[in-house]
Amino acid sequence: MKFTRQPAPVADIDEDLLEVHEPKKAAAGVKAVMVALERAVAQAGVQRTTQSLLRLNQKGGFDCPGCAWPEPEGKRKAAEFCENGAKAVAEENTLRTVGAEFWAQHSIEELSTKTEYWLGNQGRLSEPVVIRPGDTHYSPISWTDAFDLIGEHVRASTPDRCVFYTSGRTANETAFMYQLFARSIGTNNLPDCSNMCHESSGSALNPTIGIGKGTVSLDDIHDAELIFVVGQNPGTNHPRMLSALKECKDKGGKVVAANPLPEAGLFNFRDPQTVSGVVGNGTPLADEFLQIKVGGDLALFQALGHLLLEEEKRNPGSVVDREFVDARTDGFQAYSEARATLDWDETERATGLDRAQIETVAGMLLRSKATIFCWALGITQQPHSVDTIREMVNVLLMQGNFGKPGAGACPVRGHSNVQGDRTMGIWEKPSEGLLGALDAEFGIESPRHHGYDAVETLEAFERDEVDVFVSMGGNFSLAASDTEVLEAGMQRVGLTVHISTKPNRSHVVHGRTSLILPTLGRTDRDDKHAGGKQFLSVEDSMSVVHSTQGRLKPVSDHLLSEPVIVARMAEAALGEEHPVDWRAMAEDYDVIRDHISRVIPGFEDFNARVRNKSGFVLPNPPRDTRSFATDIGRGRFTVSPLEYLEAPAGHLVLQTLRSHDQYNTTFYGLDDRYRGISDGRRVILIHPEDLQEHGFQDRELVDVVSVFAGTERRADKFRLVAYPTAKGCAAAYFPEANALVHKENVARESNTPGFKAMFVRFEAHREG
Ligand SMILES: Nc1nc2c(c(=O)[nH]1)N[C@H]1C(S)=C(S)[C@@H](COP(=O)(O)OP(=O)(O)OC[C@H]3O[C@@H](n4cnc5c(=O)[nH]c(N)nc54)[C@H](O)[C@@H]3O)O[C@H]1N2
Ligand SMILES: Nc1nc2c(c(=O)[nH]1)N[C@H]1C(S)=C(S)[C@@H](COP(=O)(O)OP(=O)(O)OC[C@H]3O[C@@H](n4cnc5c(=O)[nH]c(N)nc54)[C@H](O)[C@@H]3O)O[C@H]1N2
Ligand SMILES: [Mo]
Repeated sequence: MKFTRQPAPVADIDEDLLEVHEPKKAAAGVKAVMVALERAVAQAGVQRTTQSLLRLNQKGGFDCPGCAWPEPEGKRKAAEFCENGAKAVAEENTLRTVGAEFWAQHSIEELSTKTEYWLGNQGRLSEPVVIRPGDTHYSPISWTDAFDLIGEHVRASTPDRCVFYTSGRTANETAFMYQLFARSIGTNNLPDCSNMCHESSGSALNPTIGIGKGTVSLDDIHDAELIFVVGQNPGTNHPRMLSALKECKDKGGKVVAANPLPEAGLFNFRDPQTVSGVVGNGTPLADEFLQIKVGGDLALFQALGHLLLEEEKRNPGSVVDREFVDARTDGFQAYSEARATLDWDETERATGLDRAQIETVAGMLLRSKATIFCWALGITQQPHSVDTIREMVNVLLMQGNFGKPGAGACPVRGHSNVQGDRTMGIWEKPSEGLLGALDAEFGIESPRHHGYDAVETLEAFERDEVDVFVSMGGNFSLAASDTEVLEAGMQRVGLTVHISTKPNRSHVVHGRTSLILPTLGRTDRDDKHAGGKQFLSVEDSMSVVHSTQGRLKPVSDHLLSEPVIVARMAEAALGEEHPVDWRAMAEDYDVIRDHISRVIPGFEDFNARVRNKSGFVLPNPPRDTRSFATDIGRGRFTVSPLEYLEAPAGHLVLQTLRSHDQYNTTFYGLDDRYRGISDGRRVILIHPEDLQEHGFQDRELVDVVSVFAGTERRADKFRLVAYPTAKGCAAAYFPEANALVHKENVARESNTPGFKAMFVRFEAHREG
């Protein structure tokens, strides 16, 4: 293959189009709704748009494929969606299709030069296609032949040379069948997007509070006295969270935000559903904004813990919830000894914040009787992420902020069902409890040894140890780190299988043989079954499980649902004799749910409870009973040494993030409205003083070099844009900058790529 050395083209590099304006100071508002509707109508027409948006996030409707933020209980507004949710729906609802003609017209060589934006804009995949060694184009294949091909490749391989990736849009029922399929073959190679996302949260929370999930409900957000929003850009990525923060503020709560960037949604929310949001100034959100350095959060939470303990010394009993700490936790003594002293110079250096500012925020914590910490990827994608989250847990535990109204830990999840996928067993390190239950239910023998996570998968590609790579949704080639290394390895895999809704880069940098299998999306009707019309279910960021059912006519008659695709892959690979009745599950999803109810704790009576319009809430011991199901049966304080990111001389710290016009590797457009960037994505946001100190001009074209463990990675032709980011900390968009992330740059313990922890320098751009 010739194109492995080329950078993955994502958006056109037309530097003349780039426009830069002042960043915005408020998020949402009527403009957001207009943008959403325009986009939806352009893609899908008025009728499909009305049909779909009216059912979005309604009871009995379909779950928004945008993010995992929960739906409010009780009365929902007529339009329970946000600009970016509507864009996600429009993206799926498009009437354009990609079928035989498209693939005949465009060779793979041509497609490899196309941008991701272009690929995604071609429309919905409408029939299965294959490309074999020596072919220049994908061409149509029947479903039966496609499944036979998969069966042949799996049988010719050994279990651990097969890998089954999952993206977090996958519904519970599909995920359950898919992990059962992998384990029936004999492997735990089940990497997923969670490995690259909130894995650090799970790695920190499981041993400290006994559950790898958040402990708050939406009501808690409304009732909190104090909410921290750390390392998160809700205005773009979880817009409906802004309504919840507004409700908290309306009730007198306070908000603290910590972020290297002054993100619009952190400051002001203009609720398009209220008069003041339409004609007034909206609601101010953050009461305190900490413009923290990238990677400085561990230092911040150590300092906050220290200040709380100092106050406790001055006024015993005023800060620490002694009763809770004594009865329900372990390790407080060691923690308080470790935090008894603090090096303020180093804290200020690590965080970029003043002592006075940190003291102000500690004062807010002291006064609050109910505090919630919300966080997302600004916390999870750095070498010391797991330590940072454990440190946040320390501060919550100290004040007893678990299992009472308005308090708790809230990792704000990404993909709409990423949390549910893990609950269903999509995990390369499954518990014995899960495997034992699967074996008992199905009469199989699940493998006990761990499988590959996302980074280990890319390393296995590199070692030529993967024969079959199946991707349930997603776009692994652009989502994972070290793009060039990954793409080179992926092209040597024997068979890649992509179960997808839209064309993407992973289809283009495919294995030696490759299948693209088109599937139904969230909004599509799923009714071609012996058991009649089917629905699926998802779990949101707050452990609420509810049904989701699309109503739109699929764009093509050739689409199969994901459960049907898994069942037929399994039958082809495992043969008719296999003890699992795959066909019964594919014909009637109630059969899948019956199995789930016997295998996965918390899903008892699943079929009845999922038919309750608001769904049901999974058990959550810290929230329900202030108890912690850790190995010691108590919540655990931990002690971590101080760590932060210090770039070598001449280098800056680089984080990657999402623009307002993208959903991970899918692009709705090339603007980043709130940050004032238009028509360009290959940009580096950089502090004006850093520009000067490093000898560059605003808008200068540069090549970027990242350094890690004595090696370098390069990505060419980015435009520097002076921006009010924290000094020393630059930012670029995901996935343009993924080629810069060395595969070994990961968070300890969780193995999540260091997407927000690169050390980079710039060189004047050279052509060629
Ligand atoms: N519209 C839309 N919605 C989405 C997505 C999307 O792509 N588009 N993606 C979905 C997915 S899968 C996910 S996981 C979530 C992601 O949701 P976010 O985590 O909000 O996503 P990012 O764009 O990565 O933004 C990270 C934020 O953390 C800040 N940050 C970076 N480094 C640090 C640090 O060291 N400390 C602190 N305190 N802050 C830091 C950045 O400036 C940025 O504001 O969103 C989900 N929702
Ligand atoms: N540099 C950098 N890299 C990152 C991140 C970062 O912050 N910085 N974030 C990481 C995170 S948090 C995540 S979650 C990953 C995302 O990684 P992935 O989940 O792998 O990527 P997506 O871009 O969400 O996947 C988009 C593709 O999913 C397919 N698709 C969409 N809907 C459906 C559906 O209903 N069914 C099926 N079968 N397919 C569908 C479409 O074909 C589309 O092209 O990226 C990670 N990569
Ligand atoms: Mo994510």
